[in-house]
Amino acid sequence: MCWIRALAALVSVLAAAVASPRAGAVVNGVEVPCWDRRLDGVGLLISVSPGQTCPGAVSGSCVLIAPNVVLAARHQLGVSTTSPLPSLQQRPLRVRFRRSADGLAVNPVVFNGEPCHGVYQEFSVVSATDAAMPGSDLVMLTLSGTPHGISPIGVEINQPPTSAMPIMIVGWGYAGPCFGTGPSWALRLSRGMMQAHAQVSDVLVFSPCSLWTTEPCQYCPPGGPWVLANLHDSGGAVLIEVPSDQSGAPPQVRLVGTIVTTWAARRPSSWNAFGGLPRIEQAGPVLLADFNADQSTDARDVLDFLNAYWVGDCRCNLTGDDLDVADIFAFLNMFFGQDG
Ligand SMILES: [Ca+2]
Ligand SMILES: [Ca+2]
Repeated sequence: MCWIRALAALVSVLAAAVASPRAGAVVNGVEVPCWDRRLDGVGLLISVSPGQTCPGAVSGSCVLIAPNVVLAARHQLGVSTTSPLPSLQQRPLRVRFRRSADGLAVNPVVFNGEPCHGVYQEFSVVSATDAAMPGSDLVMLTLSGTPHGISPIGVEINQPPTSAMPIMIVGWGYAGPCFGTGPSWALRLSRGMMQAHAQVSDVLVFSPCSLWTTEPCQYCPPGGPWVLANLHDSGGAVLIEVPSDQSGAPPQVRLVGTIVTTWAARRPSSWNAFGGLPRIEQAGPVLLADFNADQSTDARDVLDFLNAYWVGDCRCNLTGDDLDVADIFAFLNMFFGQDG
């Protein structure tokens, strides 16, 4: 499987280039940089009281996989494996994304002491669809609207990771080394290696580490760096980076698992395996120059990019650390489909 090694090497180099090399987990996770719009689709799942709109109680994380659909872990809805889904009238849910419609992004739920600060987009869940596979711990939630400027995260069905390779996990849970400890409720990511033979049927064992409530809280075998999830990362994303379809463009992310425990995820194929509807589809090519994330690429994207660039919008930082003219050329190269 030469291409896997080549891909792993490429992804490893790119990963080192675009983000902190700090290892660990969303345990020890770092906040997702503002410019990394690829991860904006990892949302926070919030339980609210009927009639309440903000802030509610954190139920975990979820991932936008279609314009108005998120995938989450079923146990986040507070029901046992054998119980039916709760009614949304009795248990209203909302999903918050870190980025507002005007492009600003704030990772922590509470910002300047305010949980309802407005720098986010939040939608009610209008329907919940149970997984067809019993015990798969997946649920599909339809939102009341489509987030503006946030692209769904593409799902990798056809080529799941089967060998040791770099992964990242992204979620809103706790960052401490013990279960339910440390700072929480901010969008964080962690990069590391997934061990070989991690794929067990429909389960993806993304970490060989364990997490306990007693000291030492976190145990990891030698090797790594490994990633490890914590409380409220359930529903979050296990992602791989794949080369862009376009030469010179940044790598794209693909969802390969929905976090269901601190060390394991459900592969998206387990939704389809028992005839779950709507089916989860393999991600197609990414529209790299779709700056306003309206699923089409046209002159409006160029105007929106330039307008954002002139006001120093971090979304425009497509190359390196600084926002500079190289970013304009990078965007135009993507727009015209030229090689980098
Ligand atoms: Ca567009
Ligand atoms: Ca730049």
